Amino acid sequence: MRQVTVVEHLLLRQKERPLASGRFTRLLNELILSAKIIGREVSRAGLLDVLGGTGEVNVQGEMVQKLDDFANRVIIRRMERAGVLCAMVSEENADVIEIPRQFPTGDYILIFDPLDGSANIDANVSIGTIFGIYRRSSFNDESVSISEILQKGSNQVAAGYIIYGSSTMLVYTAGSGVHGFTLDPSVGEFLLSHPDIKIPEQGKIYSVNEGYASYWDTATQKIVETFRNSHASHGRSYSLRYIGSLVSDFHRNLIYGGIFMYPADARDPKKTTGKLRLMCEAAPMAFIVEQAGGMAIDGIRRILDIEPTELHQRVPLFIGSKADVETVQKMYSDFA
Ligand code: AHM
Ligand code: MG
Repeated sequence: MRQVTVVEHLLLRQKERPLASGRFTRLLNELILSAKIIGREVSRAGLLDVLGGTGEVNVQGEMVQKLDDFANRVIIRRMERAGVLCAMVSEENADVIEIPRQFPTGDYILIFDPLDGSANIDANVSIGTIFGIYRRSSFNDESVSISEILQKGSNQVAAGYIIYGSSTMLVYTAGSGVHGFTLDPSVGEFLLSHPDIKIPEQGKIYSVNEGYASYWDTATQKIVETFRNSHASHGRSYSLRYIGSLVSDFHRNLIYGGIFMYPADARDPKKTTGKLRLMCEAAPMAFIVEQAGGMAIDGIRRILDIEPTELHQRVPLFIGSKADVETVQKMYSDFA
């Protein structure tokens, strides 16, 4: 069987999608190379002095892991030189990352979480890189304004993740389906292994950190209880699966069907949000899940419709199989 690389796949679709210009291919190529470099380091993590924290605390108030920092630097270094971006936003950087003046620019904006789930690194649990790609509204030589960056997720031209797991995989969408590529280490290429992924309409898995149940409001407690007691309420039972690594939990549910939930909880001073970030985490995953036939909401609203007001804004997230996410939406609106 002839095996298709990710770039070949993109070029094959070039006719269908004007988006797949040379610039977009270049952007994706650079990201892929970054992912290979990060994947190499992740796979040797126990052998190198890369486990543990750097001793710093990031913009989110979390301990920065050495591999987080490495992944962030690899992506910034490669992507700023690619000549296709006007700005980047990383989960690890408080402010917008501008492209240094000596490098050419383009009109794409890259938003990314360099190594999500990094609290799991030392235990050899699968982690991932998440990205969303936008275009600035005007193409000019002036530096990009914050309002051009704070775009709702539905404006994404592409989104994806790389999962560093039992194998390394790239899953991405450019708006015409979701495609998965597995890294073949013997040839160093991501090869098409999961064309046109569709998430099952209804799943059998719910994924949530139930350890936080006492911080949830009544509606959220009832919703999670509905999945837990599903054998009684719907005549079918769900399994609880929670890794605590969004890319891994999401990827498993994408393949098997299910719902991932990170609700608002009382640890947030306003009690209105959870841990996950709208731009770096929720919006790219929401674009992917919708392209795969699923759904993503903050409880009530579609994630892709939310206009960000801050770069690192957090959002409650319910994402996965359509029927399961609709159950959540209906229960929240009944409680409202
Ligand atoms: P990170 O971006 O600091 O790695 O945090 C995000 C991760 C997600 O991968 C995961 O879904 C979540 O944190 C788990 O959080 P918790 O440990 O609170 O359940
Ligand atoms: Mg993260």
